Amino acid sequence: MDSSICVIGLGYIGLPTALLFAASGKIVHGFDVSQDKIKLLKAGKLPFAEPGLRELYIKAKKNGSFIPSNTIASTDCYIIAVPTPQTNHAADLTYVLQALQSLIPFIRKSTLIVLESTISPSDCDSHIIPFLEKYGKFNVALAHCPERAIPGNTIHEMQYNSRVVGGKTSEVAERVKRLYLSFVKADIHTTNLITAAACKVMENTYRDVNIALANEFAKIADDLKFNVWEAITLANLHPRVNIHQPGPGVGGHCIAVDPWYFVGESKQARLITKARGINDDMPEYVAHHVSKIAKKYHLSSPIIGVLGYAYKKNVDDARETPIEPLLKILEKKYSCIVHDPYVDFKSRQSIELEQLLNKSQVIVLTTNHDIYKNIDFRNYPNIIAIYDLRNAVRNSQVNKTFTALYKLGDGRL
Ligand code: SAJ
Repeated sequence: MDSSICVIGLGYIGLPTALLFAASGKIVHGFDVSQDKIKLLKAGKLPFAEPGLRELYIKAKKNGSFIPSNTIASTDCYIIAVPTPQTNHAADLTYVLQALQSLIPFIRKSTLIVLESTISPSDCDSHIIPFLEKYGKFNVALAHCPERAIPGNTIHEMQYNSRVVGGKTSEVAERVKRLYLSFVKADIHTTNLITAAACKVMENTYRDVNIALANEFAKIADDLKFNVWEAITLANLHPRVNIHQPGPGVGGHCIAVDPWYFVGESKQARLITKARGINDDMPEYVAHHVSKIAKKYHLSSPIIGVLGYAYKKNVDDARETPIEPLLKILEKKYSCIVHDPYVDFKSRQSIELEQLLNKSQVIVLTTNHDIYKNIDFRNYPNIIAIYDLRNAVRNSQVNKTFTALYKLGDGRL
């Protein structure tokens, strides 16, 4: 059973999933609405880079087990991995419902539909099952198996992270578990639909609330005059404590987004709402402290050099990056210049690192890309102060006679 699969949506999650199944011996039809993407795949090219993806593709191609197409194939099993952007504190199901609509002619009594896209906890019961029933599809074997892999390490995490599968019935969940065990090498836990969705949203909410707590500790540290980085390191030595790191706010398409799904569905989500607000306010807090630095050193119109634009270190991803709102606030008062070696800037101009270091009076280190560890700030005496939001700059990189080094939450501003 389930020897052939059709994966709907060949993006960052759908394509690696399809290829992992294909490399494990299943016949996999890969469907995407984009004609360009299918053309690329048929020509042996990949639409995006991800470590290990090419090797998988070559293996699947050798087996003849991956068939990309712009038409949907008739199979026993469909896996949906289409985008669910957040709108008004809910997952926008437009693409999921479009995918389901196109599956209607293919759904038979035993057809399995697995939804991998992130959704609000109640979406299966409130929207997806009623949608299928509207078309007379009452006995669909529906499951939700939320993806939990991190970009940059997707292929590894898809195989080695444990997974949670929610089924409309326990038999459906067991069927999905058997299917995914063809490539997953970790535990697969079965549950119902709402618990699986809630679990994914809880994981990302846990990180968001924890980061908000770290950010609040940083502000308290500034207030009470202690160093938050040292205090967190020491507190985390306790065996039951794991405080995250403060920073300029939370970016990316998951952690800053998923907590809203609880807020949208339940009035009880008060702490979560507050935490979102604390993280979203960090650019304002940082900008206020940049002004404090300018005032302290009597800099009436300093050039602010911003190091890093991606939402986290060593990635090219700038979706929801908190550096954009930070720049918008800073630019109201100062001239700002930005450098990021990875990001493909579309609406902003970036500058060479050397140029930025030569021109700036104040440096704000926003994203702790590894390459910034090699900067020798001692070679740039024009830099009056550095404001390090990630605790990434080492004392040995700075000549304190010419350049003051401040850190977010170090209690010195
Ligand atoms: N951040 C902090 N302080 C920290 C940790 C992170 O300020 O201590 C900030 C980062 O700078 C970044 C943001 O939070 O702006 C999120 O970064 P991240 O690396 O924590 O997470 P994502 O969004 O890249 O990936 C997450 C992962 N989820 C969890 O770790 C629970 C990943 O496993 C999920 O697959 C992904 O979300 C998703 O798709 O949901």
